[in-house]
Order: sequence, then structure tokens, then C-alpha cells
Amino acid sequence: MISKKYFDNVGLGSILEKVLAGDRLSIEDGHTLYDCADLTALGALASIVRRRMHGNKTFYVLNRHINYTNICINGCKFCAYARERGEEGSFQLSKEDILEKLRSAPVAPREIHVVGGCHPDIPLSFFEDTFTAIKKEFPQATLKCFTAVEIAHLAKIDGISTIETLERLRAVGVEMLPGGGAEIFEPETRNKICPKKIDGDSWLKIHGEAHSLGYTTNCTMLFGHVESIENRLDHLDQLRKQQDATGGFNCFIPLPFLTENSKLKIDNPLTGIDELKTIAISRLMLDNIPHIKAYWVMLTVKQAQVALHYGADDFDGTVVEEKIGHMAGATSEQVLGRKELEEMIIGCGFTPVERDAAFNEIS
Ligand code: V47
Ligand code: SF4
Repeated sequence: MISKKYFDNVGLGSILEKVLAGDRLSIEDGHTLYDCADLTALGALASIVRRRMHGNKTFYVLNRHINYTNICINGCKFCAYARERGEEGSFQLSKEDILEKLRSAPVAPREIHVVGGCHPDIPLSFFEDTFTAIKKEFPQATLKCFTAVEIAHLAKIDGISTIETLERLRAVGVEMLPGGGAEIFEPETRNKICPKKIDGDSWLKIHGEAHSLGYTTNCTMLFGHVESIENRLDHLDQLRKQQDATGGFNCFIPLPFLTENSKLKIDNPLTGIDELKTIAISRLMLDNIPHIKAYWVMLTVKQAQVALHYGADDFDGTVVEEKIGHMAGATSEQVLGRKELEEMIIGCGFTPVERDAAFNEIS
């Protein structure tokens, strides 16, 4: 057990008091945490919160990712996944392709995570038809589909509002939105990395609309590119303000930028220490978001295990087939089995708990 004196000595005494009292940390506190070189102290603070919320549990889900197309009109600078229509390596799955992928999954998925590029002309009706067929064949699975960026894009293609788009998707069984597309909200930095994407306010508004319709959603932050620490803390602050207002975020996923095949060239690639600091600080700042995901695909399995001691409580899941991170140089596996996930969680001293998409425990 680290003593109060230890935290005083590394300049975190007053933050320890706030954390123990359950008080909200300010953006200034966030800067103090980033300025602290003592990674162990940061991990200890984040673990106090993580253990208060989830004890020794670490969650995982039997899930399956479906990337329906990589054809995208947005051309984000950091993205190694997207292609133009007709470009070598571009693809677009049919309804039957998608169903076939789900049928051949090694385990029956509890969660089906569907995301793709902003394709110039796939209409909403294609997805309504596909999701109806999925729900018929896989009724036990929760559909977690489309980032807020795709929702805005589909609305535009069909000439309807984002809330109408969300209503129509809800009617065919979509219950959750994944957290992608948030990147960094601050406009100047966002403009440098993804100028064609919807702005941060629109991203937050769409999640608010989804929450009002009963969806639960996730949220993310892409870090380790050209953003400043101030940008990261502002991003976390905007997420927690949105959560205060509409309350539907379930899980935050800090996404470290992977540089391979990316047009975005950076001078100082992310260090493992910065990854762990950011995960710990996310846990501490996001006092109103229940879960922090250690997404093993982007972090690597080993770093995701360490992250469980830095505030993360969720290991994501089996995943099965992942393209976005792997095209950007992710060295992790394509799939992990239930046994492997459980052994990894046990191996770092936690109790594995299988969950469904909404984080309900499965006994
Ligand atoms: O929005 C793209 C990011 C996101 C790169 O909600 C990159 O449970 C790193 O959001 N390096 C998609 N990141 C992935 C995502 C996600 C993943 C797992 C679970 C959930 C969830 C959400 O991936 C994109 C973007 O922010 N991304 N390119 C890259 N080179
Ligand atoms: Fe398209 Fe998403 Fe890649 Fe941006 S991050 S180019 S929106 S696929």
C-alpha cells in the first residue's frame, strides 16, 4: 500500500484526497497528473477508482467485428484502412457475405460490432435489410453498429435527419453505437487529422440523440499523433459533460495511434508509458463513465494486461477479424478465444467475467 506521504512527495497528495472523497478532478488536476513522472503513483490512483467500481473483475465479451466496406469518402490522414472506390484492395461486402462471416464465427457472438467506411452510395435500406436478417438468424447477439460519423453519413445519403436514421436502425434491432470517430474534438487538431469528418459537436450531438432513444453507446479518443495534452484533457472533459447531460456512455476506449501505412507523419511516436498514463488519467477524469476498455488489438495483449493495473476493467473480446488496426500495423492476433482471454485476465491477478454487449454479467 502506498502511503499518503508518498503521494505528497510526488505532488499528488491533494489529488489523492479528491480521489478518496470521490470528488471530480479539474482539467488542472489532469495537467498535474500528466506532469507527474511517477507512473506507479498514477496507476495506484486509477486502481483505487477501478477497484471501487468493479472490484477485482475484468470483463470480456464473445464478439465478432464486421467491417462491411473500406471504401470511404473522408480520407482521414491517420487512417490506413480506407480506400477509394476502384482502388486496389478496396472491398464491399454483400448481405450474404456478412451472414456467411457470422455463420463461420468460431463462437456464437453475443455482440456484433459493425463499422466501415463512409461509402458514397450504400443506402440505409441495405443495412435495414441486412440487420433484420442478422437478428433473425442470431437473436442472442446485440447489434452494435456504426460510429456517429457513419450515422451522419447515412443520414446525408438518404436525405433524412440523424435522429430519424437512429430511429430506423433501432426499429431493426440496433441497440448500441460503438465509440469510434471521436478522435480529438478540438477543432484545429481535428482539422489537421480528419478535415472531412463531422466536427466534435456533431459527434457529441449524435450520441446525445442516441441516448435519448435508449441506445447505450461507447466513446473513444485517438491519441499519440499531433494533439497536445490540453487537447486530450479537453476531449475527456467534453465526454464527461455529455455524459452528465444524457448519460448513455457505457465504456471509454483510449486508442493509441498506430503509424504504419498512415499519411500522418509524426515526430514523436507514442511510448508505452504515455499509453499507460493516458489510460490511468482517463479512468480518473471520466468519473461518470462506468468502464474503461483495454483494447488489446491496438494496445497489444501484453500492454492491455498491464493496463488492467492502470484503471482499465474491460478486455474487449474475441473480435475474430479486425482490419482497422491491423492495416495500421497492429501486431496482435486476429482472434482470441474465451480460454485465452480468461487465462490472460487471471494471469495478471484479476477475475474474468463474461459480459454481454451492455456489460450485463453472464453467469
Ligand atoms: O474511429 C483509425 C481508430 C477507430 C487508426 O466501441 C486508429 O467498443 C489507431 O472505435 N491507429 C475505430 N487507431 C475503432 C473503434 C473501436 C474499437 C474497438 C471497440 C470499440 C467499441 C470501438 O479506430 C476509428 C479511429 O479512431 N483508428 N486508424 C490508427 N492508425
Ligand atoms: Fe473513413 Fe473512418 Fe478511415 Fe476516416 S477513419 S477515412 S471515416 S474509414
